[in-house]
Amino acid sequence: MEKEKEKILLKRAQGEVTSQTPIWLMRQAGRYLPEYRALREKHSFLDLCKTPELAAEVSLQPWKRFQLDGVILFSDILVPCEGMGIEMDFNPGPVIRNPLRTHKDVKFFGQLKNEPFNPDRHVPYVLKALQLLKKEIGDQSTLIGFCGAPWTVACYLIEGGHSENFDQIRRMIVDDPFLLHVLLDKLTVMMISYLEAQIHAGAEVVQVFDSLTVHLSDQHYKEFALPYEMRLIEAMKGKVPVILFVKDTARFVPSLKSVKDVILSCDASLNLSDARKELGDAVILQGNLDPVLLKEGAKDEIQSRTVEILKAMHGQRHILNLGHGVLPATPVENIQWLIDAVRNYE
Ligand code: 1CP
Repeated sequence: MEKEKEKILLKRAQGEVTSQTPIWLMRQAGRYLPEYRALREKHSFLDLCKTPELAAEVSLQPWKRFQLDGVILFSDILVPCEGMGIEMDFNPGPVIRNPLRTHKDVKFFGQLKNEPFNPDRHVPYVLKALQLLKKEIGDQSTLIGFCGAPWTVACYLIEGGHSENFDQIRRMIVDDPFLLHVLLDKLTVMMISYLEAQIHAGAEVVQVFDSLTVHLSDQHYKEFALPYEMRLIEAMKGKVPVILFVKDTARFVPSLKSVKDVILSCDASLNLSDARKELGDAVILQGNLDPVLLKEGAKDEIQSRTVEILKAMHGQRHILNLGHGVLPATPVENIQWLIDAVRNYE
């Protein structure tokens, strides 16, 4: 079937009916694409993020190949913190040289030379990349901005990088929960102004990533993650649609019932029809093909699972995506099979 030309992702996100289901993929730009790997041979990951022309080029790579309905800014959830004096490398995940551990560390975080986070001054390259992207895609796709949720960003800042057990932040929960709340509050204020600047630069939908929630108990999720997600969502009200990705979604669905005005991006831990039953007909759901199935499945497995998801959602109030990011070893043709299944579905 011919792809609808208008901005079907934006329309669905605003609650409108469209005849096709929009599709975009978390981590759609990245290492599974040969054209990305070719650029990465010449530039570091941070150089790609901090050079607007390169960031825009990488964001457009998956769109040029697959005409996806969303183009997400190529960057990382920690880039605004890098702009604020957190020193980091990527290998391939973030490695932070000055993690936040003490009262003093937290006190000084969130301002650089006495100036609070100012996206125009501290991350101008992000805003320039979005402007370039908006010009390039015009009405042919929807431009997606993003940020990390305060909890997930705090995990990286406190642990200093990826962690198996999240010992440091768990210790802070026990020893000094107030200090953790101070940091989460600072991150919330920072991410609100970051998203507002992205919207001003052209983002039409924003996604908030709470990717490191697997180790949180339900009670700690309600204390340290959910209230800050809700503040971010509340602050975007009346601006652009917000998509919230929460890892381990099935476990948190009961808590998420209280969140209004949000599109919920679900991982593969639940059936979207069960989420629909729990959360009601009004909520727009995003997801949730298993990235492992996409990487390893045969063509008919990928396509029949995709059709199952579309059927369960009755082709409405739903945005097709994966349960988490595209895995680096995913064959490019598997992605085309997925997209064909969505576009051929009636
Ligand atoms: O070596 C390389 O080329 C870098 C690999 C890479 C890429 C392609 C990293 C390092 N980040 C990215 C891009 C990225 N990260 C995007 C781009 C837009 C897209 O196409 O989707 C986005 C939205 C992110 C956000 C991000 N970074 C998240 C949230 C999304 C998720 O996957 O849960 C997280 C958790 C990170 C941290 C991070 N950055 C990079 C890696 C490998 C990781 C994960 C590290 C870990 O395991 O903790």
